[in-house]
Amino acid sequence: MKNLIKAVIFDLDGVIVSTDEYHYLAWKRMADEAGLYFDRDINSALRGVSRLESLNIILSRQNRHAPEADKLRLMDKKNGYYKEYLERLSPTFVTEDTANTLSTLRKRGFMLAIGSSSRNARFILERIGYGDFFDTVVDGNDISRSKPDPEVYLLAAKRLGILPEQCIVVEDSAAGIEAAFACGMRTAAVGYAAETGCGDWNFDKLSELVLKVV
Ligand code: B16
Ligand code: MG
Repeated sequence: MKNLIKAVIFDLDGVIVSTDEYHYLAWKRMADEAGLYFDRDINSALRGVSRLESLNIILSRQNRHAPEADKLRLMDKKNGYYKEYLERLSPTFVTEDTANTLSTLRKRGFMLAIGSSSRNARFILERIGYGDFFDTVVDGNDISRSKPDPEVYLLAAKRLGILPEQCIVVEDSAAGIEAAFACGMRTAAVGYAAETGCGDWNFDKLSELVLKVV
């Protein structure tokens, strides 16, 4: 199996950097202002899914419906707060464990990609000093269906010129793990997804991946 793997596709928010916490803070701020109930349990269901799908989940949890124009306004508000928090990012936000894992995999000849649902992914990568690091970045601007649809990962494999079964996906969301399974990729769960045990492997630290693939 080790020889089969040619690429590692990383989710961004909650895997490479802890921007998942900023998503939570931004949704919470918007929800409080709009009189919508929101907590960390609901937030966990938003991991990996698009901005619109996230808002639909929040509204459905309180049996609320909103016209499209209101949804756009609420999403813009949330994204404004999120971008405000993203201004805090710098290269120091990448943990030593993550930086070492990425450089080890690169030295060992693996292709490395980002597969994120976020439309802010490129901005985040620039802020943390990884703007030119990955072989390809597929993000929310490149896809029409977000996780758990496998589109984001299939496009990453296509751009790398390899087959899905030659990829491992590293994810913190249940939706992302489901997407990777759906297209025949191996899965390494970290963070929230690892706590639920939904990956082929479930890691406490990203660096555990190196022992599995190298
Ligand atoms: P944006 P990932 C996902 O990023 C987040 O997990 C999810 O919470 C968010 O709703 C989605 O991106 C869209 O993000 O509003 O920035 O376009 O985990 O797939 O890297
Ligand atoms: Mg994520």
